[in-house]
Amino acid sequence: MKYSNPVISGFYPDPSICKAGDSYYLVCSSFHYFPGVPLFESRDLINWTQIGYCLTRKSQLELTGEGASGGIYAPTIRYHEGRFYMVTTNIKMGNFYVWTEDIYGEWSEPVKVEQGGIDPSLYFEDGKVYFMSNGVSDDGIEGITQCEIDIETGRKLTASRSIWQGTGGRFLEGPHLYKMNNFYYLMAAEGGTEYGHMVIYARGSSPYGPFEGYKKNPVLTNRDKGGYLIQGVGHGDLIEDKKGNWWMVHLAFRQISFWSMYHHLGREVYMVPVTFDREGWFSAGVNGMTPLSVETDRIPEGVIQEHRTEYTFHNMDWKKDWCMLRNPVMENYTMGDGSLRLRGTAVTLGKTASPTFIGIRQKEMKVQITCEVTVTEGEGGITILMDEFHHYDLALKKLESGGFLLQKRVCIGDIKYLQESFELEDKPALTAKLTISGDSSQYRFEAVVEGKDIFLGTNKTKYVSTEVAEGFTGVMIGLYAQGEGKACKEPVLFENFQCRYERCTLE
Ligand code: 6LW
Repeated sequence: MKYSNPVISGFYPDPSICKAGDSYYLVCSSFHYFPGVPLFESRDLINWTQIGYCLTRKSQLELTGEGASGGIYAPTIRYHEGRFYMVTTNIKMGNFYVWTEDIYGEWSEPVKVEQGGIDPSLYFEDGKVYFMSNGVSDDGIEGITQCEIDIETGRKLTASRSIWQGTGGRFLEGPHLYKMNNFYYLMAAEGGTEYGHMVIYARGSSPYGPFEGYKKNPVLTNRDKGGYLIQGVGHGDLIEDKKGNWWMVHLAFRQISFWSMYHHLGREVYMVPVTFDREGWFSAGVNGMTPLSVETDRIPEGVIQEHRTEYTFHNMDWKKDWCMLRNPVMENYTMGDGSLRLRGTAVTLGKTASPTFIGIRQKEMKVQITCEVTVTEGEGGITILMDEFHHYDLALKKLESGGFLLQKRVCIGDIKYLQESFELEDKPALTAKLTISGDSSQYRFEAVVEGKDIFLGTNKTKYVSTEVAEGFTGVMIGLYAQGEGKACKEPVLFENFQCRYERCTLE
């Protein structure tokens, strides 16, 4: 059969995977979004459903004042003796883990680990728990660092020692340790999470090394491979399937075209087969690369990869699919059955506080988003949000002096521009049907107000790409409300939300 990459599309970087019973579980980074650390489940590795988030309470996820791409970095998920552990970094607070015995339930309060660096990972063996991250060891050596911890308290039981220096590429990170065929394999990412990204590994006969690098490192990369739309291949985690085959999930991104070195959907989740040779070294992908589609006989006959194309208020779950910015003020949100009410405050989308905003990741370049927005006070609309400095907003706004404005605003770094503004008649409440259609190169903004079609221009996807905005996130489709310098009493009503995708088939 053939499956296509990404296996989870949209901004879900730094995937980590584990198996428990019949199912696989996968987590990703979430930065300044709340709840934190999206959690997915799959039975077959190619169809993934988000079942929730690991960090759902402010006591686990303090994001006050956190700028875009701060907050929660690469997590690792592991299952050991009936417990799931998720270990990650909150950039201002350091490394910690949470655990649960019920994957559908709540996770514990954070348990801190006093080892620096980012991208923490856990390895369990014979009653010992090894804690890896990148960073600097207690004796000042940079590289992959490891200590043993007491898993009940997070207390360090040994010094943090440096166990591997990688192959010399920049930003050695994302370490994971495994035992396979009597060897310990230490896998990591190098080259930075941009176009030079790659996966490398080494192996040894003890969990703390010494490790001997794989001679053909990088084991997986798409760097320097012309014609490949998929770039930034790196930061992987390994999993053995139910039949004993090994796979790697990893992050990568899709350029907006072969010739345009921009990507706006963020880093997504890809999967490739892993194959061992007779000496027990493994290779990954198709000739060491990740393609858009993978031909394989490892996925059982009859398993079909579904590509969900339609998302509405009715077929999504507020708790599983949506997320907010930083620590939201929940009294400003009323999530109904088929409708949403958002009460605006003085906090606008450009602030590093928590504006009234709720969003989903844009998952494919070809998209059509529609929503009916009814405003009685303040402003409400849809935003194509890369971060607080890069977004396109389509909004209906009630003026205090009476009347309404239908506006399209552009914010690209220091360039803030009111591209279109239409005056509309005064009345107590006005409804606009807002539509944003996107393809790989641009978004098109339209509205229908009282039977009249209004066109609000187009804008390029590349200005909300990572190459322009920087950072680690991807575009969110956000519904938001805001007041003009003050909190509103009346909420904005959102109805008939629909987001439709067409999967990109360029190859
Ligand atoms: C992640 C690290 C990285 O923790 O980006 O460049 C960080 N690589 O592995 C955020 O995704």
